Parts: sequence; structure tokens; C-alpha cells
Amino acid sequence: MRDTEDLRSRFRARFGNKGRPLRAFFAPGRVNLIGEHTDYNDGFVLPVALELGVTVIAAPRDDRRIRVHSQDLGQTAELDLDRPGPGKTGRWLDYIEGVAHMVDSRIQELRGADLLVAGDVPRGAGLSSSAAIEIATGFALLSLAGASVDRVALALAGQAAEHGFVGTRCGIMDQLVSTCADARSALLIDCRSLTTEPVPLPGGPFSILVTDTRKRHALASSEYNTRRAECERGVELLRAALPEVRALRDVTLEAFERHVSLLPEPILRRVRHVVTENARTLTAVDALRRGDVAAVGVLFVASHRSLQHDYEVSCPELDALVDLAIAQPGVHGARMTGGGFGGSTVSLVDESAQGAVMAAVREGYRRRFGVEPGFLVTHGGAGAREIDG
Ligand code: GAF
Repeated sequence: MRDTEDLRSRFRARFGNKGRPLRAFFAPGRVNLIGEHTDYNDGFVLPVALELGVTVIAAPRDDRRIRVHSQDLGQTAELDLDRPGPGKTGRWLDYIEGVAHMVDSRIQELRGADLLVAGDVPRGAGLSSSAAIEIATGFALLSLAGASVDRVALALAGQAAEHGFVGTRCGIMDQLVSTCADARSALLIDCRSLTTEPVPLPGGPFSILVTDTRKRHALASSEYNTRRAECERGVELLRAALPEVRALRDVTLEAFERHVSLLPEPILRRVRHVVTENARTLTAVDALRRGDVAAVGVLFVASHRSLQHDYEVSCPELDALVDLAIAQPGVHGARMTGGGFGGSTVSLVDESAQGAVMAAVREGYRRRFGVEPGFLVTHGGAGAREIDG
């Protein structure tokens, strides 16, 4: 989290506070432990919120305009809540404008605000910096309007902003973990009912190590939308034999195997990934509750192979990071995390081996790609909140 005192003085220098109280809000990014590309199939996911995220310093205005300054990009922009733009400009402002418009039209009429936004989640690293911007901004605007924050409604408004203003038909995982996470816990989300359940991380001496390929996920949006359409096609085809199926969540492994002949390539492999990944996620929750980190690690590797070969959303950089990590003693498992095509991996590592694992992965990756990977360790952060001044 960024130093809020420093951000408050930057806010005053930019906007002046004109006697207005300044309030500070924070929402985290996330790393997904397991349950990848299952959320938009009504399935299960198990993300962890990071200690890193987006901080918003906010003060109310008397009109319906939003002036916003991005501290990280050094850019300022202005929006009118009564005249939302079309979005999809590819700029950071799409997230702000999108969430402001969705909250205003779906949850609560907003008042104008001056906002200073600053983040510390590496952008494009597959750690959901965009959900953190949406949720921190939406939380701030709702709080300035005097509303108590309905966390599920806010997550849905963030997702609607992505669909309507950004152009990615994302699932609900990133927004929901950013609003609802508990510290030191993973969050099991049932993406059909939108119920969430914290799963405490075992207290033992192991680390959740995130490794950034430093390859920005350029293809992500178009390929993401293609995968989603392929899953929808899989549902249509399976409904010929299984009319009760509403989403791939409803397809068991046995039913999939029985009706596999209905599915042409590559739909067959896309469906197989989702069906097996849902099962792996629920198995991982049980293993985590027993403190069986080794069993979770095995599921991580199976998840990665499925994403690599069946769902085809990995890339050579992600595969190399996984292979380098799992070759090291003290690593229980590793997999890509997030949408794919770049971004980061997540590994479960014995704490005592962490330094040696990072050194070996750094060296192997640099030799192959000429780039240093980025590392971060998380113990699980808490969801969106107001920060005391
Ligand atoms: C991205 C999306 F935003 C999520 O909703 C999820 O589908 C993820 O990719 C893949 O699991 O982060």
C-alpha cells in the first residue's frame, strides 16, 4: 500500500482541499491459487488478495463531475457523471469512468469527487491491477455518497465496467476477491451463487511466491473472449444430451467422458480443462484445510499442464518459470495464474528454500530470455477498505 500521508499532500498540491476532509481508500490486487478460467463458467476459484493494490484519496464536490489524477501515469482527466463517454479508448480512464457510471446507474446516485489514484500492483503482471482500480474507485465514490458498501454489488459493478467500458468479458473472480478477501486467507468463491468463504492459509513455514515473466499479456483480451465463446459453444453442444446443463459448472467428469463424442476440437479440450479444473479447485480447498501443502502443489502442476495443453493460454515464458521452479528442492508446485499469455506464475515454496529457489529461477530465466523475472511473496491481504488518516 502506498504512503497515504504522502498521497494526501500530493492531492492537496493538485486539487487544493478547500476545507474538505480528505478520505483514503484501498483495494487489493490478487493472485489466484487455483481455479483458472472457471469463473465465467459458473465454477469455483480460490484467489488470495495481495497486500499490494490501489489507493484512492478522495474529496467530494458539489457538482456531478469527477476530476481524477493518476499519480503513476502523471495524467489528469475530467468526467461528467451525467454524460458518460463511450469507453473502450484503451486508456486507464475507461476503468474509472466505467465503474463510476455502473455504480451510479446500478447501486447509488453519486456526487462528484476529486480523486487521486496511486497503485503498487505491477501492471500487466496478471495480478489484477485493473480490478483494484475499479474497486478502490467504486468504494471511494460510494463512501463519499454516504452509502454503506454492498461488496457483492460493487464487485458486479466493477465487472460490468470491464464488459461495457473496457471490452473484456471477464468473470467475477478479480472484483470479488478485491472486495471480500480476509487477511491471511484464500477466498473460495462459488461463481454461480456469488457466495464466498475464507479458507485460512496454513500457518506452516511455506510461502506463496509470485514470479512475474515481465511479458505483458498483449493477446489477453481477444483470446480471452474467444475462450469464453468456446466454452459457451461447449455448453450448447452438450445440451443435446444433457439439457439440464446451464454452464460448464454443471458438467461432471463422468458426464464429460460419456458425451465426449459430441465435442469437436478444440472445444473438447477447452471443456476438459474447465471440468477438471473445477474438481481440482475443490480438492485443493480440502487439502489446504488439512494443511497438506504438498497435495495442493501437485494440483498446481496439473492445473498448469491443463492450461498449457488443453486451454492453450500459457506461453513459453510462463512454462519456463513453472519448469524452473518445480525442478528446485523445496517447491511443492507452481502454475500460471490469471488470464495467461504472459503475466505471472504462483509457486508454493518451503520458506527455508525461498532464497535458493528465487536465485535459481532468476538465473535460468535470464539465461533463456535475457530478462530478470520479478518476485513477490504474499501472506494474503484484506479486501477493500477505508484507511484511517
Ligand atoms: C482474468 C479475468 F479477469 C478473471 O475473471 C478470470 O477469468 C481469469 O482471467 C482467469 O481465471 O483475470
